[in-house]
Formats: sequence, C-alpha cells, structure tokens
Amino acid sequence: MTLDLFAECNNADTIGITGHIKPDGDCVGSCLALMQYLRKMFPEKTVELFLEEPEKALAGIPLRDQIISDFPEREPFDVFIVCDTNAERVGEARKYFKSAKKTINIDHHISNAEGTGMINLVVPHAAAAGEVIYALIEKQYMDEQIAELLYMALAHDTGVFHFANTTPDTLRIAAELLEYKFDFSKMLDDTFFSRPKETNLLLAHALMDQRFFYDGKLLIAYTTYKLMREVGATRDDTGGIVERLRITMGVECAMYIYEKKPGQWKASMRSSSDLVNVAKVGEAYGGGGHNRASGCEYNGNLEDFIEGLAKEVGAQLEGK
Ligand SMILES: [Mn+2]
Repeated sequence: MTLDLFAECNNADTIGITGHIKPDGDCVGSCLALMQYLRKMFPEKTVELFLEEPEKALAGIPLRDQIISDFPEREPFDVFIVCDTNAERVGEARKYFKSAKKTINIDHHISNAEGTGMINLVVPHAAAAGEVIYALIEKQYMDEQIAELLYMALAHDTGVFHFANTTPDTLRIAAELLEYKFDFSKMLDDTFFSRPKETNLLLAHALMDQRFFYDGKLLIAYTTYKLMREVGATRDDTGGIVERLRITMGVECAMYIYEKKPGQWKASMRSSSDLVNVAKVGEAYGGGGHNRASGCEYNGNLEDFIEGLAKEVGAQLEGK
C-alpha cells in the first residue's frame, strides 16, 4: 500500500481530519502533524482537525488550539482522512466521514489491516501512526512543530521507545526528528511522565498496604473510596499506578484496585511475561483485554475480590 497525499488532495477545496475517540499522544500528535503539513502544502485550502478534547497533559503541545472538539455541522468535505484508527471508532466525526466525497484511512493497527476508507494506507509494523505520517511528509515542509508532534506520537505509542513494538526504523525516524531541535525532554516530562500530586498520595497509601502472593510474583494494592475522597482524587489520578507496581523486582503480575463508588471495585492488571495471562483473569470477572494488560470490575467485599483474583493467578502459576 502506498499513498500520494498530494495527488489525492490536490483537487479538493476542503480537507477534514480525525482520529479515534479518547485520543492519545500518537493520535493527537500524528493528526496535528498531518494537519499542519497539508496546510503548508496547500495554503489556499481549508484543512480542519476534529478530535475529542485531549487529556490535560497535552495542553502545551504545538498547535493544540487548532483542534476542533465540538463537531459542528459542515458541508461535506472533499477529502476526509481518518488517522490512527478505523472509521468506526471516530465518535461524532463519523458524520464527516459518511458525507465526504473521498475518504482516506491512515493507520498502523493490524486489526484494521484492510483499512476502512476509499483509499487506505495501513502499516501494521509501524510502531505509531506518527511513523506512517512521517513517511508521507515531503522534507521541504518539515519544521520544528511537526517534528515535535511526530516525536511525541512515536514516544507515546512505544512507552518512550521501550515497548516491544519499537523497531530500528522507529529509532531512525526519531533521530531524524531530533534534528529539528525542539525541547524533547521537557515535552516528554509534560506529556508522558508527569503525574498529578494526587497520584503520589494514592500510590503512597497503596504501597503502605501492598500485598505479595506466590513468593512475590503477584502484587496487589488498592485504594478505597474513602481515601479517594480524602485525597480529592478522581479516576484520572489512578492512571499509571499499576505500571509502577508492575516494575517491582520479582513481580510477574501486578494489580491495582480502586473503589469507584462504595462497594464497586475496579481492578487494572498488568503482566510482565507469559507466565500470567491477565486477559484470562479479567474474563473470570466479566472483563478482559490483552494478555499483558487487562481490567475487570466487582461489586462486593474487597477481601473477597482480592482472594478471588489471587486464586485465578495462582491457578495459572501452578500450571507452568
Ligand atoms: Mn497509535
């Protein structure tokens, strides 16, 4: 699959772009980079980007104020591009896709291997949509802002170049992007690593009460509704805690449980290896996800939930 963006967009007057619902760093970065590239290549055309409001951590990125999040009515677009997902997962932007004269789908998800546009470019071995976009951009239109946005896209989808999807190509592209001399260190602190102080408090309390099972292979920690209220924490503040638990030495599987409402518990689970499949653990409670990352919910007593989850993991460990 190849795609000539110039040829596909040259006869259009209006171009719309969107990405997936709950847009992450790759989605926002690659969509904004694509928007800016098309605006520079075609200054006389209208190029608009529609995305749900990105998370607060992305507030300071270049061109953030150019994102349209209220999905107003528009005349049908001549070209409408869906990036980093298929055309089903675009939320309210679906109406633009449906009415557009020409649709293009640019993605890297293997689950969308065929693409859902009239024209498709899906590159499953690309670590991020940002990698696919970078390959489309003609060098003379590159600039510092586009470079920073694409670098963010690559960094976020690879866990800052540490997930197994990182390839030599990913790093070569990252190296080329760094030539543009943006402050990548600050950008990664602001958009990826920084956590609200409420998260520190939740983590501190969770660690004071951390429980180990099976010679330290399983770690479970939790936050009660009462503590959430005391700390003034919201659901967003629980983000990243389970990842921190997972990288504890000797731990194969980590679980972080928090009480959404009195008696309603939500568990996030992570596994470090094939020793524990957390998708299966989640499924036992009506949840699910991936082998290495999953979740589930439970209504009732916390101790029963912990005991039940630990038993599921224990059964898997015994079979190995
Ligand atoms: Mn992506």
